[in-house]
Amino acid sequence: MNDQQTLTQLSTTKIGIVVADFNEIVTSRLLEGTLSELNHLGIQTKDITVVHVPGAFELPRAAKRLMETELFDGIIALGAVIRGETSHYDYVCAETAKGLAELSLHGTNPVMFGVLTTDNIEQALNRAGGKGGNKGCDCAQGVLQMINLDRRDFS
Ligand code: INI
Repeated sequence: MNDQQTLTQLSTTKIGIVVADFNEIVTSRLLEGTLSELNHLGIQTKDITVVHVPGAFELPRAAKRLMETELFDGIIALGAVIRGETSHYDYVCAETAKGLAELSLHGTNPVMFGVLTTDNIEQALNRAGGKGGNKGCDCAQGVLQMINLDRRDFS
């Protein structure tokens, strides 16, 4: 696949984004980073659909729902799970990761894991447009790489 083909295909590429509202101060920044990087890479806003869910735990179901429409070439899941006093954190992290991994492995399209799992809000903010970059931006680059892989002819 040459660069010209990649560019042509990008103009018909549709991306679904599922984003958790829990820890919205972080996830809104992840979303911002994702959208601006997708635009920067040539994906038009009209080809991007954003769906909000209450928390990270709900991301796998929303991602599955988008995948089942068969309208999207790739899906990005964004969330921020921040460790608290209880074991809730562990359950939310584990089930979110498991659900998204299963969907990515067995579903029809790539799913990016843009879910931050951190000990505190500062660490999360650092990775949502701070010193540690923006995980959403990484996911935007990653989903296009995975879509290109899906489209590659290995014969
Ligand atoms: N959801 C998150 O996205 N991040 C968290 O840090 C979090 N914590 O810590 O509880 C969280 N919980 C909510 C969860 O994702 C579900 O929305 C809720 O349990 C309802 O199913």
